[in-house]
Amino acid sequence: MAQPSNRVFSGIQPTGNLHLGNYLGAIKKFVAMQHSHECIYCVVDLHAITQPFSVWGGPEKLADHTREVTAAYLASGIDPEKNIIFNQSQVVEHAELAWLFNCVARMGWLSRMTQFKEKAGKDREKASVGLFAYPTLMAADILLYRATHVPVGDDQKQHLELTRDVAAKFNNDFAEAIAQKGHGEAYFPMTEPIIEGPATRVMSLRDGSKKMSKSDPSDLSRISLTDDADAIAKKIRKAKTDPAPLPETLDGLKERPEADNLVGIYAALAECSKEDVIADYGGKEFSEFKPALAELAVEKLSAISDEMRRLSDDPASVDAVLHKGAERARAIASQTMSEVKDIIGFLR
Ligand code: AQP
Repeated sequence: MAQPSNRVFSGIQPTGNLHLGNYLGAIKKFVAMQHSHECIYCVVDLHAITQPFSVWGGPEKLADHTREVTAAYLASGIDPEKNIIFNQSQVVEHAELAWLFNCVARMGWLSRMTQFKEKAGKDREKASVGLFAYPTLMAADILLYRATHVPVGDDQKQHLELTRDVAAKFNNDFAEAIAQKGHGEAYFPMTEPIIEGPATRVMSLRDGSKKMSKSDPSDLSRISLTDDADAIAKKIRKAKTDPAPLPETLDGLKERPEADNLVGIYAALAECSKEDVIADYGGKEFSEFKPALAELAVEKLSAISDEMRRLSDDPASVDAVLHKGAERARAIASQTMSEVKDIIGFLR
């Protein structure tokens, strides 16, 4: 199978509480890239179970959370006919390639992953092996489709670097077999992360030093994609800020993480730069800026949350999208696995 030249892969974990950070850092870019790329968007349920039940909700919640992410993809405007939308566990090749990559990646590489350190917390002995090996599964997700580009938030940058390291080591270790089997000099591509725009790291509304996150115990810390207009307005009104008005220059946002975060959110929603926001609101009080931000957020998000609610009443149609997407994903994935097995030398 020839290496595709512009294939996108990305995914979101079905761990509930999908939020504005997931939307601005990932989903909004997914929507944009469908017009220029061949896109594969996954609900990464195998990743979700690397954490304790308390994070992903356990067996009773997994299906609902999987449908919620799928509904967010569809409601945001991803076309399931043009693109592939599926959940990871329906395509067994993800786990199969992840095992092979566990044998390519080195312990030292994984030990340096900051996400593991953050999510495992102080008691690392109690973290699952899956949480430690999360980045090799992510490398498998991407490289199974030999994706050339991955739109993600800033927190995933290190995992994307590891994906490139895995690809490079595989290409190097098996260079002779890769050439012999007619794949040229490299089998896996050096996938490019797409991390750009004013909202690559949306911060908590309660603490400008912490990422907005699904697992934050405070609901006021995030705007959820299912929040109604009142909830959005309330959360923005209650968002932590300092007492000074917005600065007159972009430089004035340094050392003011909460103000910087709200300006970044406004810019991403309005599809302009932070400079543009400061040009309009520099010198104004938060009592003026926050209602304008709330109005903009409601304007941009309400159609998405309405459609997500409609889809939540129609689980069969969401499941049908995932089944069809999984079939299409499997066709590509099984071909890659056959070629990878031939390269490694497994008897088939
Ligand atoms: N705060 C954020 N700002 C910008 N992008 C973000 N992403 C996540 N949080 C932010 C991006 O959303 C995509 C899917 O993320 P994920 O489901 O894999 O979960 P995560 O990165 O571990 O972050 P969450 O949503 O906060 O979940 P928990 O609480 O479980 O850690 C990725 O592209 C990510 O970069």
